[in-house]
Amino acid sequence: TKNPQHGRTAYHFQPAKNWQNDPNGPMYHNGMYHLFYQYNPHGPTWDAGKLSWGHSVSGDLVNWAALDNALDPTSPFDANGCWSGSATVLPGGRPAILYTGIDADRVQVQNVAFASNPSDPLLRDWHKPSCNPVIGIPADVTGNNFRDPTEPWRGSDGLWRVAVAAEVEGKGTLLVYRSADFLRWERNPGPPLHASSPAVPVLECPDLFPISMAAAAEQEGLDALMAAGGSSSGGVTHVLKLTDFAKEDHYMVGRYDELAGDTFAPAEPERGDDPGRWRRLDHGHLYASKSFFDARKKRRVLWAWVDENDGAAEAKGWAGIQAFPRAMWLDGDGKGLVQWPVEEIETLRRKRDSGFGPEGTEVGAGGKVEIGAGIQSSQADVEVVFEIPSLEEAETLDDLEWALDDPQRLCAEKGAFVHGGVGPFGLLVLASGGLQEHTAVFFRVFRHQGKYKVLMCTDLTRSSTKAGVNKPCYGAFLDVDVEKDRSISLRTLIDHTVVESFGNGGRTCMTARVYPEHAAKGRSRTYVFNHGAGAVKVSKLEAWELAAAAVNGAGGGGGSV
Ligand code: DQQ
Repeated sequence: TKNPQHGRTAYHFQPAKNWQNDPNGPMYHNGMYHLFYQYNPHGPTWDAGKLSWGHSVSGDLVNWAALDNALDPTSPFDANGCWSGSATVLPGGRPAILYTGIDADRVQVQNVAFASNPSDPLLRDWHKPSCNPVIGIPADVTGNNFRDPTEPWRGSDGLWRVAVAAEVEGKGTLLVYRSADFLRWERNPGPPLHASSPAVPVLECPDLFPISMAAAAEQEGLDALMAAGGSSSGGVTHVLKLTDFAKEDHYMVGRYDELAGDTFAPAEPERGDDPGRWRRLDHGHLYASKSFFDARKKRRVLWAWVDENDGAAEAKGWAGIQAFPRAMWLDGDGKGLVQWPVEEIETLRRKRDSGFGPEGTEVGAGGKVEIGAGIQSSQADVEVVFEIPSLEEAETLDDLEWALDDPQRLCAEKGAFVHGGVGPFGLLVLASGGLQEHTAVFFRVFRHQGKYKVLMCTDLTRSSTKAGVNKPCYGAFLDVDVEKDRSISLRTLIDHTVVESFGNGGRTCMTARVYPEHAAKGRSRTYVFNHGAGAVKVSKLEAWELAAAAVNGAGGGGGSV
C-alpha cells in the first residue's frame, strides 16, 4: 500500500505527491518568490515525455503554496516534455521563461513563454507564443543534446544573451545566443562560452552569474541585469556552474567578457576544461542546481535537486526534494563559494536544547555525549564548533598518497568508528538508541608533509537497516588552516530523510538522503562523539528543533510537531 507520508520532509521543498527533479526559473517578483520545477504530474518517476513545470509561490522561501503547473507539454514544440530552463523579468515588468521543449519529433529546442498577466501577483498563467521554438537545434549539435537555457542577461549593446548547453563534436559546450526582442535569437559565431574535454558530452543546467568580489564581507548578491554592460570589471567577477552529465555540480570563478565576444576566462585555468575537475558545489548528493538574485534581501540564492536513494518511489508515490535554499557569496580567496541556509530558516526554530553549559564541554577520547535530548531531533538545525587543543597525535597521510585525490575512499576506510589521532570527531544524527542506525558527519585531521589536512565525511553506511537503500560515504578536504585556527565548525540540517551539512562556515557542503527505520517507531537521537586519541572541546553548540513548514499543502515529515 502507498504511504505518502513515509520519508517525507518537514521543511524541505517538495510537491504534495509525484516526481520532481531540477529547480527551474527561480525568481523574486513583486514581493513573491517563485519556484518552478521539473514535475511529472502523472506519477512518482521521471518520465521524459511527460514533464511539466510545477509552480509554487512563497513570501519567505520557507512556506510554499502550490499553484497549477506553469507549463505542460501541450504544443508541437514541447509535446514530449517541458524540460529545464530559466525565468527573467523583461524591462517593463513582464516575466518571461526560456525552457527546453522536446518537440513532436523528439528533438530538443528552446522555447519562450510569457506571463499572461504580469500584474497577477501569483503569475498563474503562462502563454507560449506560436513563433516557438525560438531556437532550433543547430546542424552541428550531436546526440540530440541541446538544452537548459541559462537566465538571460543583457549586454551594453542592449542585446539579450543566453547560454544553452549543447553537444558539439562530442564536447559539452555552452553556445551563446543573442536577441534584441527575446523572440529572434542568433548564435554567437565566435568561440563558445565554454567547451569541455570530450569526456563530458553534455553539461546540464548551466548557471552563469555575476558576484561581488567585496561580497566576502557583505555577502551581497548581484542581479544578472545589474551586470548589464556585462563583463567582469571593478568589483564584479562571475561564476560559471556546470552540471556534468549524471554526476555532480561544479563551478569556477572567472572573467566573463562581453566585449571579447561573450567569453569566460577561468580564474583557475590549471583545473582544465573538464568541469569534473572544477570546484564541487556540494560533496554529497545534489544535482542540477540553479541560483537567482533575491532583490528583497540583495543576495544570491541557490536551489538544487536532491534525488532519493531508496529506489522506493512507486511505494511512496513521490520522489525528490530541493535542498534548503542557500545564500551564496564569494569567499575571501576570490575562488570559492560560501553557502549558508537562508536566514528565514530561523523562523522555524521552536525549542533549543544544547545539553552543554555556556563554556562548552570537553569530549574526551572515546567520548559520546547526547545532545538535544529535549527536542525532536529528526527535525533540527544543529550548529557546533570543535576546538582542537593539540595536533600532536594527527595521523600521517604520507603513506596514503592516493587519499589526496580520493577523500571519499579515505572516509570509507577511516570511518567514524575507526579510532584515530585527531578525530574522528563530529555528530551522529538520526541515530537509534543502540546506534544500529545512525548517520555520521565528522572530521579527521591528518598530517601531510609537515602540513595539516582536515577531512570532512558523511558516512551513510549504517544510516538505515532497510534493504535496497544506497548508503555511500561522502568526503572532502576542507580549505582551512587548522594549525592557525585550531577550530572547525559544522552546521547540520536534519529533516527526517535529509542530512545537509555545512562544514567550515559553509565552504564545504555535503548533502545526504538517508532512510532510518527506527524513526517510525521511536525517537531519533543526536550525539557528539570523539574517537580520536585526545580530547576536543565543543565551544559552541546549538540544537534547535524546527517546526514543520507549510509546503505545498502536504503534511510535513512525520507531521508530529
Ligand atoms: N533534467 C531535465 C533536463 C536536464 C536534466 C529534464 C538535468 O532539462 O538536462 O528533466 O537533471
